[in-house]
Amino acid sequence: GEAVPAAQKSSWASFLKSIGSVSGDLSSLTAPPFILSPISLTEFPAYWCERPELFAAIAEAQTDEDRSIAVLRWFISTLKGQYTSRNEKLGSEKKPLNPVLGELFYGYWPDIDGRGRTNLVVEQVSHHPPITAYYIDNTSKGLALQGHSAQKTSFSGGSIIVKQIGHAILTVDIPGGGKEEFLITLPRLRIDGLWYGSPYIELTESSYIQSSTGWLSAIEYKGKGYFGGKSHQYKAVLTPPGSNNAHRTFEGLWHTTSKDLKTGGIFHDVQGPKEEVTVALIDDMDDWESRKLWRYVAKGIREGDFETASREKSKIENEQRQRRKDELAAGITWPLKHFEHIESDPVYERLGRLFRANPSMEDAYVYKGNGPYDQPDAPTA
Ligand code: 0T9
Repeated sequence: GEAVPAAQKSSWASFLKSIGSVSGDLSSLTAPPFILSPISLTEFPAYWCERPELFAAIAEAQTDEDRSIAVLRWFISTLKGQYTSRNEKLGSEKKPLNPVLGELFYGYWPDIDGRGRTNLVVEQVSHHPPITAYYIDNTSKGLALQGHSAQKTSFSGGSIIVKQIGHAILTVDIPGGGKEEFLITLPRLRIDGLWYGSPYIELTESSYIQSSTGWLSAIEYKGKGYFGGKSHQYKAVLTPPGSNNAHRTFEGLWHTTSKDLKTGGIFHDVQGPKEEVTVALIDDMDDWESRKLWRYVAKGIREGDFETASREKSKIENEQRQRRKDELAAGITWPLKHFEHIESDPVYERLGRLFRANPSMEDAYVYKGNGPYDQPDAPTA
């Protein structure tokens, strides 16, 4: 393939072979340098809020129907960032840094034009298998998103198939009191273009957004070769409480624009710029914060100095191994900092029942409310 440097062809070939044989978790496979990303998976939850004004707009909706539509618009508008931004920034999908247990990522989007400040707290709550928990809130708008993310991977027809494990719960304070909850499930991914060394993601099958009011958005994803042959197609059908009849339909390309089929108008448009999360200066960060923890590895990858990158990566991994050994010997386990694990999420169970979610139960990581932005002296602007 063209994207694979001549000197890395055989290592790419053996990497692809190992993908075929290792099923479940690819995160710890050693990949050739050209495909390494300097960004840790703990940074990925920031994709949920790179259009903070669309998140904030959920709070402005006045009816249950409009609130479900605002949530759908925000959700669809995150997909471009979640699934195509590495191609735009790094040239192709790349292998993210595999977070260590306890790794943290903190950030925020400032309050501009009355949209309120949005805060992000991320913690790697498991290393093997990798599980990332996150909490995003805009307290001035009464919005909070809590979720976790893991993956099960398999290899089929030359592509990697990624089943996303985990879900997110969005809680919205509604006008006049009370809370509305939304259960958000996640689509399946297919990673294509591997043979040529230029991987990219296509979304497949369906995902759902179930509101506690009963409104449900069922989102279907298709790629090239379906409904007219374009990449990144979706169609979302909104149904009212207790009904299977489509009430509203939205259709188009999730990485550009889509239409509201009722009005014929634009439903979402993500062709304009998005807003990256703001983080502290590295020197002001906690040692467990992702960009500080991985800084020499990331520098090596960015500058093409893979010897330094791999030496620094080994340092981190050896330190982790030693930590796990010490914990075992002392009969203790690593304590989570910002989240508490629960075996079954009651909101998932309650809302999942409404659309027969599969599985019918999932675990969750409940935010403890103790992030850096929840402290009394935290910046508010
Ligand atoms: C949650 C997202 C997730 C994480 C990534 C599969 C993947 C790790 C998980 C699902 C985010 O909200 C959305 C986007 C991209 C997903 C990643 C794409 C990817 O390739 C990796 C896996 C683990 C690999 O690194 C596979 C090997 C690599 C050489 C292919 C590029």
